[in-house]
Amino acid sequence: MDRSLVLIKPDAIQRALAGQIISRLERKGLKIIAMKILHMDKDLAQRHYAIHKGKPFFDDLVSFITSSPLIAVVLQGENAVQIIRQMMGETDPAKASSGTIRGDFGIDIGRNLVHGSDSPENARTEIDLFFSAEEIFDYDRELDTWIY
Ligand code: IDP
Ligand code: MG
Repeated sequence: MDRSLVLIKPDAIQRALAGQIISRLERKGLKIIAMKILHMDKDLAQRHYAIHKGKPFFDDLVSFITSSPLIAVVLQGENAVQIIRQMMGETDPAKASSGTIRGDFGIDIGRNLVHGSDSPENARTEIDLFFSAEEIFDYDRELDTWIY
């Protein structure tokens, strides 16, 4: 089973879209195994987005992601990483297909509502940045026999 780190970014919280976004992921059949609201500080933001350091949008990205609280969620399911990337849509909401989170709710690349891990390996690193082992719950759900 894959795990993925999803961030409901500050723009989604400010626009009161958090519930709708989490609901889409939950309805798909993905299992919520950890969740918290937090205000990212600069240090965490720079570590989470370390791969983008030096790019022209990096400073704006760090300042945006630390501008207001966000919700971090860990979702689990078969192919969760790939499924969530598909459900998020392309990075630029203007190019993202309708039916995706970014395609349905966003306009600007710097305000694209969600983060989702791009590989199972990166998911593990990202989950460790946001959650301790005690904050992650791997429980059974009866309904999973109707999803798989
Ligand atoms: P992703 O979120 O779809 O994985 P990445 O390329 O990993 O996209 O970029 C991380 C985040 O940085 C994006 O979600 C977006 O918020 C921001 N970003 C990426 N490219 C640009 C850009 O060209 N201009 C402004 N912000 C960008
Ligand atoms: Mg990325």
